[in-house]
Amino acid sequence: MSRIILHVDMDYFYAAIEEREDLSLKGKAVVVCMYSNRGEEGGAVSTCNYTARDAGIHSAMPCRLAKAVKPDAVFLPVRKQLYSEVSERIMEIIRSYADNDGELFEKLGIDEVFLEVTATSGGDLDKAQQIAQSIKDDVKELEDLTCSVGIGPNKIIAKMASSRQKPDGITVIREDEVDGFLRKMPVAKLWGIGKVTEEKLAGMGIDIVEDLAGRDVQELISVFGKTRGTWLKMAASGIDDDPVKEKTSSDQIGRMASLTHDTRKSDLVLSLLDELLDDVFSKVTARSVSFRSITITVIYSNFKTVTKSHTLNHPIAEKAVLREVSYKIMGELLDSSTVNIRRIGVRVGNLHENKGQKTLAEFF
Ligand code: DCP
Ligand code: MG
Ligand code: MG
Repeated sequence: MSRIILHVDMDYFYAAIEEREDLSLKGKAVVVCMYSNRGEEGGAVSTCNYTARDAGIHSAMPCRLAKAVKPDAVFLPVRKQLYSEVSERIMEIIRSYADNDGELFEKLGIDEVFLEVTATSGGDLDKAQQIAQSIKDDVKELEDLTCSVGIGPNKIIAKMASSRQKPDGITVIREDEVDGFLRKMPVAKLWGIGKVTEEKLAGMGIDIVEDLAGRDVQELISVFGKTRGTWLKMAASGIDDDPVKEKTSSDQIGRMASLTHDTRKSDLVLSLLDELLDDVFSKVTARSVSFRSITITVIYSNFKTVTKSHTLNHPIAEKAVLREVSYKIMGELLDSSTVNIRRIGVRVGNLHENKGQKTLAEFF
């Protein structure tokens, strides 16, 4: 069965958060600026809302120029800390939809992510589209923000599809539509091709994707080397086997699972937590690592997602500590809400390799 990959990208992310935080901005052109040490005159546009885009403002444009283009726009300084916090909450919402208990999930930037839903959707694109709609509904309801989703058989196609209908869209590219989707595109639009490659390709008379797909792979290898040459040929042909894989996964070990039914009975929740702890801890032992952070995730029946972490003052690899901290956090989360719980997760992070020294666990 071919894969079904979703790429989710938030719409005008920083500016959308600013709009949400200050209702008086509604209807105005909003520009978020990254000011340099030369003060307000020296900065560049980080992003702007679609009203500002209609006036010709775009990311990376000097703020001075943006002001000249649209003097009545509202200019705001970036608030990175706020955007990161919102991003983390959104990522947890989206992660709850990824296959393998949230493992087939790959954050690509502060406002975008890949997730695989082949198993959850049963390989059915209509179901995948419903999943995309649920993600959009959750993000809208819980964070009051919109996003756009691309659905395709691999990461490259999903990534390029998500920008097709922005803002607030869902674009599905079926396997038999991939060729038509790519064929007439300028090569620079192919995700993974930058300025340097674009110019080299232009020098070879290659301007659109079908030109690239039609070239002999050996010719591409002779110019770009084996790895890159092969990649160019494959990507232009719509082929991409790259797995959805969290880049930071080597620094985290986690598991998520659904309760047999939505509940907030602590014995049921803790017994599932025990199963997850067993699993996570056996992976910790197998990898011979210690951890410093412990994170519990709870997804309520209304899809609200809460995560809470605890950082230890030094790395350890003791199951008793993991269990104690996890129970404490879960107890707090159970006390702080009256809503039933749908799914829970536990994750350890900030991993350190156990070099030489034995962990307590090995003596038992
Ligand atoms: N960003 C930035 N500088 C850039 C590009 C982006 O600081 N040159 C920041 C601000 C954006 C965020 O990263 O809000 C996400 O980048 P996107 O490319 O996804 O752009 P937006 O989300 O703002 O808009 P779109 O609706 O086109 O996705
Ligand atoms: Mg975006
Ligand atoms: Mg983005």
